[in-house]
This record gives sequence, C-alpha cells and structure tokens, in this order.
Amino acid sequence: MKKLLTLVLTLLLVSLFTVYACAETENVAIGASYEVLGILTDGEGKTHYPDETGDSLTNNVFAQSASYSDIEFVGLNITSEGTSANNGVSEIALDLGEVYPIVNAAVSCSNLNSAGISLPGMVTVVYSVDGENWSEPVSAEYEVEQPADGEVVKAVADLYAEARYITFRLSHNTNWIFVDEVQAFSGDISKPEKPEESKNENTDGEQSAQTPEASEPLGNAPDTAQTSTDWIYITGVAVSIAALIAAIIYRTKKK
Ligand SMILES: [Ca+2]
Repeated sequence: MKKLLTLVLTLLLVSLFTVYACAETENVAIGASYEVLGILTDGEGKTHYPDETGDSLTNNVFAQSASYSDIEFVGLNITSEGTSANNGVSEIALDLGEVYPIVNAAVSCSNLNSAGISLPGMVTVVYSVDGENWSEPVSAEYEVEQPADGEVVKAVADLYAEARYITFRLSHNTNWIFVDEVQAFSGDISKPEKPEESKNENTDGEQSAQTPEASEPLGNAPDTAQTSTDWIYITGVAVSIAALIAAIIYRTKKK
C-alpha cells in the first residue's frame, strides 16, 4: 500500500508539473531559421558586419556589450540594397518551423549613438500561420523607456496569436541598427496582459513604420486562444486520471 501511494503521488506530482510547465512561456525561436534584409555589401563586394555563422540571431546568445565589434551583432544599414528597396525599413523574417501560440516577440538591439548605432525608430511585427495571410503590424515597445548610450535594449511586441512566421520591421533613426537576437515566446495566449481593444483604421505596414507615435492595437485574441488554455487543463486532468488508472492497475496486478 505504501508503494502504491508513493506511485500515485509521484504520478500526480509529474502531472501537476506538466500543467505548470505548460503555463510558462518558452522561446521557440531558438535555432529557428531566418532571413535578414539590410546587411550591407559595398561596391567592392565586401559585406559589413555580417551574420558570420548564419545563426547569430537565434542562437540564444546575447552580445557582451553594445559594441559593434561583438560578433553576436548583425549590422543592418539603411543604404543596403535590401533596405533601400524596402522604403528604408530593415527586416528580420523568422520561420519557427511550425505553428505556435505566441505570447510575444522581441528583438534585441544596440544603443550606441556615440558610434553611430541607433535603436530602430520603430519596431513593428507582422505574423502569419501559413506565410501567405499576414496580420496587421503590431508595434513593439522598448523595455527601457530612456535607454542610456551603450545599452543593449529589447523591443517587445505582444502578439497573443498563433504564428509560424514572424517578421520584425525595423525603421532607421540613423544608418546603422545592430541586432544580436530575436525571440518568440510561446505560451498561454488567452490572457493578454494589455487587453487593448481600440482599433486604428488604415494600418498598412508602410504607414506604421513611418509614424513612430502611432500605436498599433493588438485586437482581440483569436477564438483559438481559449481552446489553447482549455487544452492545458484538459491535458493536466487527463494525465492525473491516467495516473490513477495506472495506480489501480498496479494494485490489481499486485493482488
Ligand atoms: Ca545571438
């Protein structure tokens, strides 16, 4: 009987931990593939501040300082061919590999004005489940209101939506933006911390990038949001029931 109780308690603890773990957020962008618009190749074919390893932006490693010499940074330049052709907006397009419930997405940038590197004037995020139908742009906010020169700062956009493809659009304050990581946190998308309901009309991407004071609404959480939460609890209950059944079978076999 003692062994049976120990087994039941262990399984229940495991199931409760599973439920708890499901409620946490997880950066599902680690190791994800991405494409960058804005890396500068000059007339002699030299690439400046490139993505040396091809995984700098999703390797879950952050720069040690705001310095442009840190290898973690990828430099995005407003005069690059891609950004020039994109109305002066650089982009990082993430492919998470599969659809996740995304709570928020973040991009980490150097603020080193003394070296001519500025934070993006505005960061907006668009996302998609299928890569064809895209959301309205969502504005990201900097975690630090007035970042000091020499700080590395994250801009975070609350999405609360399902997405596989997430594109960060970075407008330039000066020629250079330096990025060391992008993140996308999956989790419970049913309870936005900032339930903004207001809807701004005429919200195309270009206008958004050119009007830093404009605030893009999150809109309503999609219908699938509640389903996601329900599944977390249903899974928890199901695992608990499975634990009890396992305990009963175990006890029966003992007899
Ligand atoms: Ca990195």
